Amino acid sequence: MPLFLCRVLLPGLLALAVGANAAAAPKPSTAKPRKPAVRSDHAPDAVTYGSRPDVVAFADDTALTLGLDREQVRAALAEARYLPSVARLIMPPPAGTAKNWRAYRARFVDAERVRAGAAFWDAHRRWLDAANARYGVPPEIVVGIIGVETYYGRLMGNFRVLDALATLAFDFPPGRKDRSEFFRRELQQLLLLADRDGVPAAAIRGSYAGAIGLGQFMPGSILRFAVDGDGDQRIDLRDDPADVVASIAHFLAVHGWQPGLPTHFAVKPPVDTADRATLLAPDIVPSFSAAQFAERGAVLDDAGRMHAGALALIELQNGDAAPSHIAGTRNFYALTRYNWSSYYALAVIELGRAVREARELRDAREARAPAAPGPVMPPPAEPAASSPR
Ligand SMILES: [Ca+2]
Repeated sequence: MPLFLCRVLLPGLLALAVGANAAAAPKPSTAKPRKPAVRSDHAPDAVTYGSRPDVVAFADDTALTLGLDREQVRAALAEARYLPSVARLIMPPPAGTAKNWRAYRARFVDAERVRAGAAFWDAHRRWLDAANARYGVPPEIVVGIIGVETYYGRLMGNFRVLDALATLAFDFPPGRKDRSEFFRRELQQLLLLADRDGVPAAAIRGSYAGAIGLGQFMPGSILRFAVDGDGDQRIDLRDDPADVVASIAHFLAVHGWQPGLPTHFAVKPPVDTADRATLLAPDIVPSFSAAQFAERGAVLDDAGRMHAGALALIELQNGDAAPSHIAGTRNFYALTRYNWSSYYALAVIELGRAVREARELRDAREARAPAAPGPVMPPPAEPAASSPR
């Protein structure tokens, strides 16, 4: 890539590009010279972090704080590369993009993903049942999470997590709220994780944001919440579904999941705008009793009116159409600890339910016709009433 192009595309990194390349001796590229419209992650002048003073200081501080070997940490970080695609992917959607629950839901709850979820449930039922017995988290919730996160392993991400986290830790792109502190901590956790497991940090693969495996755990979450589901003395969240299932259920249990508690109830929000604003103010945090909902004019379904715990009025935008509302319990809130979004949590719940219903329908058919050749997976039951299909 010509230097001027580098200057245009990477303001502030030019000095770094020259300096770092001279010292870190990037691997020679065999790519044919061309002028890409967007800077490639594999450009021959890829920026490595080895000689940048702030990175070396970070390495030394990390080694001291976490009790790691200084030279090993320096060597690991010297392999980290700036990834332009990571800096692009971390950016929020363009301004003016309205939130749309029905469109979001349609991305995750469709016939093919439901079929893949049923296959995952069939293949790993033993571990799903074991996690339910141990942590009280139903299989459909774990199956919903893995389906939304990675499509049952189809979309786990193939970035070097070291590169992704270094890019977001040391060169967080301007234009959105700076989260580089978060990614610096996760980079440190990655180095700890690599040290614990005895693997090079550069060998660990994941998403552009550094999330790893079927359930997309960040390195810090792996260290704090991952558990060994099958007792083989190893924790592998990429290739061992037993560990993935147990770790997801453990994460939810630690974050307040209560066995047997529904995630949400149907609710009609208050007509009065002031009452509605009062109930919406705490956002996803369950803050009101069923009686307080009623006092403010919110109409819960029968089960919701009987609910003894706190509730949150959750509003999901539907673009220009009227928003959807649910009354979230503490279990809905626990799901948002996994990914801080009510849209995410409800997509997990509705995908998991659609998978469960598809399996139940199949099992009922097979029970009625035991001699039929099969098993054949039926099309999934039409899920919730808000389905855009
Ligand atoms: Ca294991």
